[in-house]
Amino acid sequence: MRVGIVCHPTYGGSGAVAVAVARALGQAGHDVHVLSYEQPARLPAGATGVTFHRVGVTAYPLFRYPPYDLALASAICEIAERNSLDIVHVHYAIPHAVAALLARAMLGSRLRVVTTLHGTDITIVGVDASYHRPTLFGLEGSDAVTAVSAWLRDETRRFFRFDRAIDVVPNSVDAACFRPDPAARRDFARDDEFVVVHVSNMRPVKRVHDVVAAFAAAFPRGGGRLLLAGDGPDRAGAEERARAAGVADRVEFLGETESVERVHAAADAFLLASESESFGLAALEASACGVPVVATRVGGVPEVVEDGVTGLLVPPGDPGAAAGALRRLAEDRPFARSLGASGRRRAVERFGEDAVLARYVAIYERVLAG
Ligand code: GMT
Repeated sequence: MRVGIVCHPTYGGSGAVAVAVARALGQAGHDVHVLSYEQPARLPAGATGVTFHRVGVTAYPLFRYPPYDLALASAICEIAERNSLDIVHVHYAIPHAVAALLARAMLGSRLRVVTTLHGTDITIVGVDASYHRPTLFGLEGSDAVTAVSAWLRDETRRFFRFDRAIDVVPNSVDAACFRPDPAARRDFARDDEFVVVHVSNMRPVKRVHDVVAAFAAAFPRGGGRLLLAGDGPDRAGAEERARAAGVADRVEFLGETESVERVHAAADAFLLASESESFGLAALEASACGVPVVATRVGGVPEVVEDGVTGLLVPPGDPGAAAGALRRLAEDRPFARSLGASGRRRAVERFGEDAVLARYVAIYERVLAG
């Protein structure tokens, strides 16, 4: 098949998933074209079967807001024509689904459009008055819509009164890259420290200040180290919170690190404090590294983290409960290790890349069959 993949290139789950699908398709012998305004964070140059196309936006003095959506639609047209694309698979509804539908209309062709919903494209952006109708337009015009969790499917139906089928295709993890690696912690912490890891794009929905507060409450006098990978608008506030709580010397902000798998593998526990999360890819990647997860019981997280089996789920907005869960893991290492081992097993068995790719390919075949 000849497939176009459109995504946000940033350090975040939807781009990571789009690149995982693109790479797996390319490896399987399909002709794949990735379109974005920058090379996506996880897409190496020269990935087998994958060509990257940078979408440029021409500036003009009249444009206070250069129209990326139109530039993207134009690029989709050109790449689809030049490479005889069968399908454009867009990740994150806005603006990608609308741009793909515009490209299809401009081409006057039967280019198939598959839209994968990731989370805030529905729960935050999609409910905003400026974007609600274009999001619905994107959903209705797509040949297939997928969601990364059953929770997100149900929210989409409810918010948009959308009663067409939505396929649930969970995110996958590369279990060869994200794997237990006892040597990794040497780079980050001493042997006698309990290492807590958090990875996110540090937007308000992630409640990074709760991550810091939970760590400070669990390890007020030492014995623990908190590593935070990623960057975003709430980083500065979280740094301030660590200083105010007197734990700044044991809290490290690593920024957008390239080898996030090494940070995961260094952990004794992974902590996610989000107020909403449609899936929680970082939690799955931690599990694949054999790390027990402490996460808020929100959205699709219970579909990823099995409470008491691969991690501990706590109420959102309650750093005290998260601190209690971290302490429990620090005090009962055999229990923590058993959660980690079950997490690794579950990640490999349920969220392996081959099985997930097969689900997308089946959807492509279905829409191509008309
Ligand atoms: O929806 C977002 O916030 C953006 C997206 C991203 O690019 O980081 O994250 C979402 O998609 C990920 C991949 O499917 C999911 O693992 C995240 O749970 C989801 N984020 C939220 O729902 C907050």
